[in-house]
Amino acid sequence: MKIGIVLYPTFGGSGVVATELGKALAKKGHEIHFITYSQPVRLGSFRENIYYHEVAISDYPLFDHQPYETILASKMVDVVKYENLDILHVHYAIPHASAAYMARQILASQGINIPFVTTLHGTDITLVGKDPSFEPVISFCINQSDAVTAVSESLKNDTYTHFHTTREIKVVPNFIASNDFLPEKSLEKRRRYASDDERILCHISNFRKVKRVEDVLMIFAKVAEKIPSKLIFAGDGPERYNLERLCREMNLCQKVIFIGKVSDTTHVLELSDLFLLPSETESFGLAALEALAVGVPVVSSNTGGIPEVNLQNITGFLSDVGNVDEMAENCIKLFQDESKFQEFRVNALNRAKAFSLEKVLPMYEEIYFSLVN
Ligand code: GMT
Repeated sequence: MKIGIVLYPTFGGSGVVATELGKALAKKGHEIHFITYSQPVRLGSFRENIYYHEVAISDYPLFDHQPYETILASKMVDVVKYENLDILHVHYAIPHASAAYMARQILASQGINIPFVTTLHGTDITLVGKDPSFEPVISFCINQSDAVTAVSESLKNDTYTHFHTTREIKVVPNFIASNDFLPEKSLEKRRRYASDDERILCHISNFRKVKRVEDVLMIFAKVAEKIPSKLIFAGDGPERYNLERLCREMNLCQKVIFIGKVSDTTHVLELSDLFLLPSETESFGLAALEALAVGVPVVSSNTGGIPEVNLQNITGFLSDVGNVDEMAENCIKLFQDESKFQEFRVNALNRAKAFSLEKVLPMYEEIYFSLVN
């Protein structure tokens, strides 16, 4: 099948999922055409069956804001028509679903019928999408999509709550290449960040407000009072400046490492003992799944789709948003009980298998085939 995938090419979870999905589908023999404004971060080097179409945004002086949605829709029309695509799969509703709708209408007027699948990822529904200025367009696009998927039950329910839609939304969870064994911790690499008697806690995100990165620091400060430890922050975003300032004020600079954006988070996670995800809201929490997949337990908030991934007292601990005291106590409890810690590591590895590529990929293929046939 020839599939067009429209995505955000950045470090956000939706872009990561869309890119990994395209790579996996290409490996299975499908022809994948990525359509976006810059090379997706996780795309990597040349791969068979993968094509990348850049949406070039020209800087015309009349516009204060370039009309990305229109340029994207035109690009979609072009790629569908000249690459003979069978289906479009758009990740993140805004503005990808409305651009896909426009492209589908234009193509229909030329006698070309192309279905499109919309995958809702989270903030398109729970934050940005709830903004009344987007609501009519998102409701319309959800209703007009040939199929709609959401990455968790929680997101599916949020969509029904916030938008005027009664249409079927299928839950297709995020996925991961799961591992059969716990990875060997490379002491040599680890020693660059911490000494052997120290634990490494880690947080990876885009440092937006919703991630509550200050809570990460508060949790760590409390843990570090009791347990020799280091904290690695990977990623970057709007809250980083404040966070670094807070770190200095709290005199924690010697213990906190900011490594910035990394394209393959596995390397950081493999060095880590615990992953912290105290988000305000999270439709799924792909970063938590990535941690579990390498046997790293997760201490998180119990919001949105996180409880569908991180299991209380099995793969980690969950607390109410903002309850940094309890989250810190849970980290300490786990570090002080080595056998429980090792049990959680194995549980984490096994939990990630529920979200393996082998299980999730056919769910998307089934949707594509049902629409194309
Ligand atoms: O995490 C982010 O803020 C980025 C955002 C995105 O759309 O790229 O992530 C959302 O989609 C991910 C992939 O489906 C989910 O794992 C994240 O939980 C979700 N983020 C939020 O809901 C805040």
